[in-house]
Amino acid sequence: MSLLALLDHTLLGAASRVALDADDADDTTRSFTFGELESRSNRWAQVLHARGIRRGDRLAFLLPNCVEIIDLWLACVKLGVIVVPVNVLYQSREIAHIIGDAEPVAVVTTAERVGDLPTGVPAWLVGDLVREASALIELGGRPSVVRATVCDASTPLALVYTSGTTGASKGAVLTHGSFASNALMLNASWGMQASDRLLCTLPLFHVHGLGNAVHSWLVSGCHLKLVTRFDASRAAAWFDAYRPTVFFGVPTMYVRLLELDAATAQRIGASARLFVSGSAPLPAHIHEAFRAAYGHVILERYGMTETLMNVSNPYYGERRAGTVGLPLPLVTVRIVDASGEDVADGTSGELWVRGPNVCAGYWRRPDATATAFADGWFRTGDIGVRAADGYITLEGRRSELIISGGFNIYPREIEEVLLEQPGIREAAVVGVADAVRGEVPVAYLVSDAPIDAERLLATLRTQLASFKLPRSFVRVDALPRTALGKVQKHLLPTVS
Ligand code: MCA
Ligand code: AMP
Repeated sequence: MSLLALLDHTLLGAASRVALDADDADDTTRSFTFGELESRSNRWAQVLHARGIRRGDRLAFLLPNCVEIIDLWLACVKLGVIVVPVNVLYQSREIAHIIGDAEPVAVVTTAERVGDLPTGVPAWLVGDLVREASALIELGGRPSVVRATVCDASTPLALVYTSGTTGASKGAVLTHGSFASNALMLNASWGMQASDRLLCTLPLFHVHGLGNAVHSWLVSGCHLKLVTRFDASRAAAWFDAYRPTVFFGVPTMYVRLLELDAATAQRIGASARLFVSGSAPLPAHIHEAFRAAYGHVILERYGMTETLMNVSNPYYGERRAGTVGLPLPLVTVRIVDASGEDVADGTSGELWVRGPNVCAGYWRRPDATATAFADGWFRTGDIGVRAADGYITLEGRRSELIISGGFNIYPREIEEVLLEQPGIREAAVVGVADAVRGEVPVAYLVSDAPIDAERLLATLRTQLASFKLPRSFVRVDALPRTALGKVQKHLLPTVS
């Protein structure tokens, strides 16, 4: 399977079709045909090659959503280069971990973010790359640096960082085959067509935006509207002006859309055909409220950074609230007990998945890769149950992962930063329910002195992405522990 061959049906086959409206930070919108994207990415490939980037090298980007991420991505698909997306909300400490681990040749970014990069790694300013690409003379057809590269399904295409239970994130090695198979499955299952109009407010540094939105668009040849980031106060204007037929969102975005007035909701619903939710559980009452206000039954699906998408409610047929539906066509799902034996329908167990979408393992972490796979099955760590008719319901996670607004938070990482602060002797971070974000982190601290929450927060803000900042700090005399010393987080006092 070749991702580029799949994309060529659109990039070359539908060259004259208008492909993309991309908003810039200054709110101007630029439009591109698929042919223009093809030509831009050929030029980017030449520029990257001229700067010394070769197949198998890593190239990171730290950018808000913009057309240049598409240019960079397509150029790397063509060159066999491995892309390392970095969350724009990350602070230098979080960025340093990823850069240190992935060892990219360079980080493509903007002038404002150069100071956040670790010393030693070259920052390539996106504006410089754009100028170099524009200066190239278009020869027509693919340049030789592209024609010389042949990638197959197993060629690595992206290292997407995701945390394990240790707190330090690991790079999931996603291949050309992962992205190609994921797009084929989604487009077949969700009826994506060239006539669709897809609104993408998701960040492109995560696989929800990069894997699902970008590749559903490129493979179906539909039209994409890309905005720099989701903003609830602008959502109605975007929907009204663009009239998307399809929207992919995290539950927090649906909570925000429910804040719009009834007439706006009806108008948006009338021109859409599909709303998809994923990355975190969609509460049943949001599902119901959305149906009432927008006239659409949200289609909920389940995926992971390591696997892209695994399970989805059907486009035709029942989209059952509270469930994630049925395995996607190329994915096999097992639900197993602690010894790896399949459990009966109706019994909870861990979901194990297998399919061409699953990553090749973790970057330079043979131990973590070995733990994550069992006989070729990827152990998701998610606990779920299958009904007799095949619908799968997720019930929880094996790890302590907190998901806030669709962003993942590993308590351990926040605990480690807290323990570096003077006077804090012990720290335990847990997720508490939140109506808008799903969950938010709260920190329990054993400290020598009373906690100055404002000061502590100000310090944490320089080291952690905003979505990881604890909502509150609770001072306790001691953390509840087992006889072996493990913190029993479920015994911590509840906060409102
Ligand atoms: C949020 N913020 C951002 C962005 N998103 N800043 C820059 N770029 C962004 N893309 C910051 C805001 O500046 C603010 O920071 C804080 O986050 C909250 O923003 P607010 O406007 O209040 O947003 P909201 O209405 O609460 O909505 C939050 C959100 C955001 C926009 C929905 O949570 C989001 O974009 N989530 C998507 C995450 C995602 O793509 N996950 C997929 C992971 P401050 O507080 O400093 O002012 S992939 C995955 O999980 C698997 C594979 C799967 O199944 O998909
Ligand atoms: P990430 O590490 O960002 O890829 O997050 C993947 C995790 O998000 C999964 O392991 C699930 O725990 C969670 N997740 C994704 N989609 C859903 C969903 N529809 N419902 C519940 N949890 C979800």
